[in-house]
Amino acid sequence: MSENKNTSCIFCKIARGEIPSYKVYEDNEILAFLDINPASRGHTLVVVKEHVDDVTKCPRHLLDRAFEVAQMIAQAMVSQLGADGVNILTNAGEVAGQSVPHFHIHVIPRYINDGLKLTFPPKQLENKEMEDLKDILNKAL
Ligand code: DGP
Repeated sequence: MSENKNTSCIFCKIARGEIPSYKVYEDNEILAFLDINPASRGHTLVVVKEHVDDVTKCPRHLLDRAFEVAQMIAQAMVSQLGADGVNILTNAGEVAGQSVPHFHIHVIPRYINDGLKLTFPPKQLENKEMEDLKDILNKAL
């Protein structure tokens, strides 16, 4: 599962060690390294070594492993970096802000007064639309 043959993907290159990174964690399936453009002190990316485009395409076992590692890192951020909270998030698709098309989880330590704003301006939806949305998703699951 750790085999990685994608030649152009930047995170595949990092996973193969062809591009240097500040490694935070590594095993045969998962690599975690510091984000080159940190949103906060310690901002880390967790990637599956095998090339997977995004979270929606990730096999369940690797998804579980990636989030397991993300949780461990989040705990270490609180206990060792003095983080007051942590954001764990992943972007899927360009429209959602994914700039590197290789599945990765952002683990972003948060500090009181760090000034970082991850906000979701609310959309007003009618009750009928909320019902319909719930039904569509509910049926698919
Ligand atoms: P996203 O926008 O969700 O696809 O996040 C991509 C992140 O990857 C972004 O925060 C910057 C980071 N990044 C891009 N290229 C490199 C790199 O070469 N090395 C490291 N360490 N991080 C990178």
